[in-house]
Amino acid sequence: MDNAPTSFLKSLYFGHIPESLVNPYPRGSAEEQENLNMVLDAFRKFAAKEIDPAKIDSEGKLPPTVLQGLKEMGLFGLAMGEEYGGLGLSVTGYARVMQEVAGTDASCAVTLGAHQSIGCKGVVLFGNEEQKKRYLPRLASGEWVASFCLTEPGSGSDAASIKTRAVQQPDGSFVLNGSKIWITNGGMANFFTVFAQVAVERDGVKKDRITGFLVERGPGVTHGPEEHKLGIKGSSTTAIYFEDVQVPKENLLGEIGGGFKVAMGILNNGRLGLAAGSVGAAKQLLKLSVAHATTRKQFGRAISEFGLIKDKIANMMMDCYAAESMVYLTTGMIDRGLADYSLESACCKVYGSEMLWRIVNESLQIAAGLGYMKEYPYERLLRDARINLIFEGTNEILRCFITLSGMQGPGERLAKLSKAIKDPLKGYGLAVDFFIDKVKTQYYGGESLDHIHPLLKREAVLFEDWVPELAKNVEKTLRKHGREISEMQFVQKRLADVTIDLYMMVAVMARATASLNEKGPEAEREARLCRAICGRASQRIKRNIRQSDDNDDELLKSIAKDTYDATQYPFDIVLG
Ligand code: MYA
Repeated sequence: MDNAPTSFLKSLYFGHIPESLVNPYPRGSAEEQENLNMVLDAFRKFAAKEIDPAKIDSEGKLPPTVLQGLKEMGLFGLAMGEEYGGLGLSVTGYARVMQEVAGTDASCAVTLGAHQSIGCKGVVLFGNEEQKKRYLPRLASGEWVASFCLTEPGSGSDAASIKTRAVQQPDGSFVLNGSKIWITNGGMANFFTVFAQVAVERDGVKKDRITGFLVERGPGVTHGPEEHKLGIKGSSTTAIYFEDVQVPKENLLGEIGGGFKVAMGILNNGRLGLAAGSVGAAKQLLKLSVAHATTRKQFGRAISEFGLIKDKIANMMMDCYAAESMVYLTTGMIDRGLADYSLESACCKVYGSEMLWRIVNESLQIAAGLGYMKEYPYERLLRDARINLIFEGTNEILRCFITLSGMQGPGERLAKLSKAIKDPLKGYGLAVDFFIDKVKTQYYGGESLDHIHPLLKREAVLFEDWVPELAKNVEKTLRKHGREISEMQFVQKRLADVTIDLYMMVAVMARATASLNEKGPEAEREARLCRAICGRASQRIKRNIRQSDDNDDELLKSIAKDTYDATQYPFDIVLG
């Protein structure tokens, strides 16, 4: 078939279910687990003695002893190859350590994440051997700290609109000028992965194209003062200025003009670190909530016995299990060699950050009055958690990305088909392929999941039923709206939520299946979680699919317009 699937989620948009990508649920090697345990143990011991999250929050910086300790444990080079001085962990191993660190202190996690999830990731993923040898040893040891410089005052979600410019000199080197804002690690970084516009000539026409550079701190590189933030106060966030910075041609990252794809490739990877960190923080909150609920007494009983507290704890468990299953399904697929995980990592980032936000809110609610007080950790955890919905791509722009990127394949197939149909000789074969594929995937029951545990049969059937519905809905939307779909964000949001829910369903089913196969009845509680998660996800999918035909999008747009026209909330009550 043309447009062969390149990722699990992109395949679903065609109605295909490439089960072998997700089943069996990935598992690392026993050898790596041993290494990982050593890293986790060392970190836990260090954290118990040295990391005081309340102090870090109130002082607004990481003590030098903490930074030094993290470096000495190798935590600045977790997923860098051993040949460069890193610990050589897999993507899964890296995520698991980020989870642990974020479960201890968000500022530490953000510092480490900005350094290796995105700051050095360009060298690891796209650098040439000479660049790796030159930079990775210093970055892995933490001798140098790295930052990722994409965002600018006029360029946030619209990453392609950056203004920083690099001009190539006759000797091949570049001169870099521009300003970047909200750069994590900005105040202490010595190494920057920077994106800038470079004029590129194609077919005789000069056009600006984004290009990646590896920049060392040196003449012309300065940073602004530390920003005052709501949370993650111990992490450094500053502006970075580049003024006539000389960048040797050897420091080009990838090809001239290829920087947008490089930046996106780095972020696809980085978003998983954030999602894993969210799981770590959520687990910490669950522990706090269970401890509080089972000891706090009201009306002569522990509050854990009340239905509305059970409801919260059950929902927190479901949320955390779902996010964890999605994250480690994705990292496992990458470790198995899957190249295109852009949609999967965006789903993990969106769902992970939102589940943490729900959990921190509910956890604070369970702690009630105590939760609001500075002496307890909840308000700090709430402030720390809020940024995850914003950085590494806002959840809004990522929802748009998920749908538009998912639709790209089916859209191109339809465009080819409509062109081919005008040419009966060439078009016949293509049309026959299209209709056979459509009948197979969208009618006659569609494709199935054949390796889900029999105890989860009902959930597997729900998933199998929704995949053809997604594909039909995508095709219908594309036929009806064509390219206009790129402007239809209400539609994009609904389909992104369907995508996230489908990914969640398959992740928890594959994971619970692996546990049931391995542990038998002992894994029953995972099966219960899986049933509850899939039941809820299926209800949301049903609502979102139904709303593609029956919604109040236009009404909401008109309310927004009225408000913009009025410039504020225009009503007041009238007495008498
Ligand atoms: S770093 C800054 C983060 N910034 C962003 O994430 C920017 C968000 N914007 C975008 O991603 C893009 O601009 C969007 C596209 C998506 C809006 N993978 O025409 P296009 C391809 C692969 O759609 P645009 C920070 O926050 C696309 O297919 N390819 O482009 C630091 C197309 O290809 P082709 C992709 O409309 C935080 C081409 O690009 C992707 O301009 C510190 C053009 O696409 C993709 N993803 O915009 C964090 N996207 O031409 C520390 C697009 O071949 C973390 N393309 O068809 C620490 C964690 C700690 C946790 C703590 C927990 C408590």
